[in-house]
Amino acid sequence: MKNIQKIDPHVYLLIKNEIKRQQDNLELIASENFTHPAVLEAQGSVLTNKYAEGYPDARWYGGCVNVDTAESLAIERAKKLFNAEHVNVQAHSGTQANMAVYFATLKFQDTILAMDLSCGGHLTHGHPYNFSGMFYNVVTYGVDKKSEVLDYGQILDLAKRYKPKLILAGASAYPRKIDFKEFRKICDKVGAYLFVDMAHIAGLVAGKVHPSPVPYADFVTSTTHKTLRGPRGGFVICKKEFAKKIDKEVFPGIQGGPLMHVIAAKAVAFRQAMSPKFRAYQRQIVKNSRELARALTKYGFRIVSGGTDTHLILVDLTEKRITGSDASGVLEKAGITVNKNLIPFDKKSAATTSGIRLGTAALTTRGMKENHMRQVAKFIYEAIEASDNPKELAKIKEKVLILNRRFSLYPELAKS
Ligand code: DSN
Repeated sequence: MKNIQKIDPHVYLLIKNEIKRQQDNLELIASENFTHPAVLEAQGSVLTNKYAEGYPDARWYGGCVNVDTAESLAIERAKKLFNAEHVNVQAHSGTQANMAVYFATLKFQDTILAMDLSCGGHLTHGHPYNFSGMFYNVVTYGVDKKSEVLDYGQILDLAKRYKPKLILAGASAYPRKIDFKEFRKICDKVGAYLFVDMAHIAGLVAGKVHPSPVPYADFVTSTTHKTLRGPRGGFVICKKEFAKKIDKEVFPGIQGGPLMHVIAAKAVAFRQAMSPKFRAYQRQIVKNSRELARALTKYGFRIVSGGTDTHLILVDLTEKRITGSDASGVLEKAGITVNKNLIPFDKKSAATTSGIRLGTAALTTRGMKENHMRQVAKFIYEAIEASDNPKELAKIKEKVLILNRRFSLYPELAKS
């Protein structure tokens, strides 16, 4: 970073501080990861200088020879990785990927059926403050009160009653496998499009540890930076018949120039995700989250739905007599980064919450295994018990630091 250091010491310092923060803390935010250094290199490359409105071999600008190759590689690799008929890799984010699907399929005030935010859904799945909630008539499904897992009977009943034009599956805070085949059956019964937002589980799907939505859904969207471990960005998968519509909605519909440096980084990430090593990594993510859930249960934490099938764990703190918001603050003091999260049927507000959400993708990237997850659970337990004791929290932070020193953010670099 010698150039930033010279030209802008302020930004240089904050990046250095962020490297230290990421290195020293236990990163348990379920939507985050440490991307591969090769992805960082592509994303930090001169491809950022290039305008390339349009698509490969059909651009509005000259000089696109290299970025055409980058985008074609990203498309071909994503198609192969997910066994997809068509992929658009230009969406700047998951939100824009979702917007492209809505705009390609719906008219203003059409009805959509999606998962409620408090049960694990996402802002762009119809939240009233998001464009999706403002433009469309949103009906929501939740989880079963007792089992806290999806109730496909309830979803079918709602679908029959409200006749949505589109049914959305996929979530930001749902720890269990989603049965996409069942969603397809429901959609077929009411003539709705099936749209799956697989942003959280894309890496697990690529690694074959979660069933793929691609054979069943008309549209699948995702981000590239969560379990998939790529750059920050989005993409859309669809059946061939919708290819033109989706491409038109992404550009010129909702975006201008594509971020070619990010698209090249997506290509790098898709290539990585095809390797046997990546599959082993995804298996380890799930092993780690299962072990973390088990260990937390032993320390008296209630895990929503009783466990996890994915990278994600939702912890109900009601019996620990601490809110999600306070717990997240306490854990931060102990060097543990999580986010507060609503739990199903939460009595508290979204700003306070009764839960926290944890994910194991980032720690697994660093090389942590099940035995480390048991240590992490112990640190979480000790920190929550010591929530009013700054000295004790500082001691836990020291122990966290000792553990973290053994694991690089970039194990690939440490080995070379
Ligand atoms: N905001 C992301 C998450 O944390 O799950 C989803 O886009």
